[in-house]
Amino acid sequence: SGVRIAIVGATGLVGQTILKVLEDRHTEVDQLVPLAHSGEGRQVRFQGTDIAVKPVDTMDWQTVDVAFFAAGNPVSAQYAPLAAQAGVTVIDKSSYFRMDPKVPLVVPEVNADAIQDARIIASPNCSTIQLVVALNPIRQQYGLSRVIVSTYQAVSGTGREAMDTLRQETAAVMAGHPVTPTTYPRQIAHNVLAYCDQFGELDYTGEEWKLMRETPKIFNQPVRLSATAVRVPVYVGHAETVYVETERPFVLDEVRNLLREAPSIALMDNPAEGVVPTPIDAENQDLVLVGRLRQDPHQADGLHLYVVADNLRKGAATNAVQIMEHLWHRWA
Ligand code: 2RA
Repeated sequence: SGVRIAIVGATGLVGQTILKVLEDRHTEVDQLVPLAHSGEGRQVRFQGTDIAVKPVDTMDWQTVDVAFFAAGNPVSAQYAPLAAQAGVTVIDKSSYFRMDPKVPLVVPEVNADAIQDARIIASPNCSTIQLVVALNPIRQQYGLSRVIVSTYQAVSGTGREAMDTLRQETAAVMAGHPVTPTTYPRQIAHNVLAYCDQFGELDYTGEEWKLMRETPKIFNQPVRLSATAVRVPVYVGHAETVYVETERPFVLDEVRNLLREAPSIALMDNPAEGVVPTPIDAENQDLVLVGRLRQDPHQADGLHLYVVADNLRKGAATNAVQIMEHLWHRWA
């Protein structure tokens, strides 16, 4: 039989993407319950049917098997434990439980075995997911001694309002009108912002600390990773330049073959033909695109790569649906 699913935050960007991914993957859904924390009377469309969105505080959690949470930290904090206590498998996109030692932080291709019998499972930050998918084959074969990442993050990572802001600011710039920043502290159109959220410890931002703290938890080992997260005027698709120093020597062509065979990776690496991955290539598909593989000219164990993925799909919705697929035995 199929699965009974609740989506908390069903009208948000990630919630809407989860609906699309479930349809794309022809998931056998017996019941779909769209929930929201606020805003009465809206509907979502799923498998050709309009379904009324219900307030999350009215939910009877006994009626579903799986609950995807994509409505922010306060909603996950308040309702995920209630759902889990009712026996629901909770797959949470928010950052609220990610660093909780009792909650597995999962990218199925990398560490599905961390799930065991957990009722709440956290899905990592979008920029972390694409990074660990690309790094895992290298880690397993050569070990990771040092990782340095710079991200180029699309505004959809901030939400629907940020996409509207980019459109409006771009139109203003093209019309020669002054731009008053709204979503971000500075203008994002025709600009790049080296801060994806608030500054914190050691003057790194929260977005950078997510990469630096989530990656070791997923790999279940220390990783000397340093990150710089940058917002760019792109609607969908995060890109990352990644520098790795390996523990064991590598041969570049071996790395290329390793990545070509690895799960959920599409190698787009043919500089002679100008083939490098871009966010436009990544949008609306579920693979992590990897290219620009290079041996560092000054460091024998230094490897450079470039990683691009759809931050709403593999970076959020698809990863969550893959976690559910991995747990299908729980309700099928
Ligand atoms: C961002 N990864 O891009 C964060 C949250 N989705 O803003």
